[in-house]
Amino acid sequence: MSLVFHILTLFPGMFESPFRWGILAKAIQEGKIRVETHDLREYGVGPHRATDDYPYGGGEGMVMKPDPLVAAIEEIRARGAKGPVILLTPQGEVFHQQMAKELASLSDLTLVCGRYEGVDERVRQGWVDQEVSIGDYILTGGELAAMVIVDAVARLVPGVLGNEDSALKDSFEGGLLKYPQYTRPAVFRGMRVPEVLLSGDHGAIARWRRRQALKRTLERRPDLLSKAELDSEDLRFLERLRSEAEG
Ligand code: 9D3
Repeated sequence: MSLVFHILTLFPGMFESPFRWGILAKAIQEGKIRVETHDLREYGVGPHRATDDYPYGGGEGMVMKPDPLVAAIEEIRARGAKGPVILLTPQGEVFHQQMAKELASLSDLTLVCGRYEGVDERVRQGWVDQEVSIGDYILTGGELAAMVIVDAVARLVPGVLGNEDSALKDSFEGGLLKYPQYTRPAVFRGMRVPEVLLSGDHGAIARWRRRQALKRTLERRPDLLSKAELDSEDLRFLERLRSEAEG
């Protein structure tokens, strides 16, 4: 079980550091994942190795030429890569955890990093399987988005997280935000750890954590509650919070 990320980019140097640390560095060392960058400049057109050109019809900015992108995609394919080609673009479907889970079971994943105003539409039509954005904010290109996707997908590849449950646990917590966490000392600059956590009463601790998670989620991400796994006690507690908020 291993996954190779093929990354097409004009800036391969951007990928040098992010995967050299922590869990991903270990996963690469152990052969569980590989991150291969492909410099689009090497596939550029003409003596200047052009990778962009003016937009037909006029307008602002430059467009990525189709020939370098398709040459790179075809070379990766010819060398045996099987999985989908994903284009990082502000026009894509917004990346989410379920997408990460699905991608983690593949053997190869090709990520195309856009630059300039975007890529020639014919590349999307003929060579791209999926278009993905990482959220509603403007980046300077697809590289950082590709790194986010590698990070989120790689940790779900079997064997990458030491503790196999950790990956599952994210969804096991029922789609709620995490409860507040504390470690020693019990009093820090006059601020005490909640008494219940020191009580040794595991039932009371579990109930407190559940309620804190529900409260936080209601306050910060109420959109998550409609998909969360809630039992009747959770629903009663949320009703209480909502009625308290009304005053
Ligand atoms: C100011 C330029 N914009 C005109 C409406 C278009 C635009 C083109 C290219 C905006 C950003 C970019 C570069 N961004 C990405 O390639 C990108 C991205 C992003 O900006 N946000 C979230 N996810 C992604 S994935 C790729």
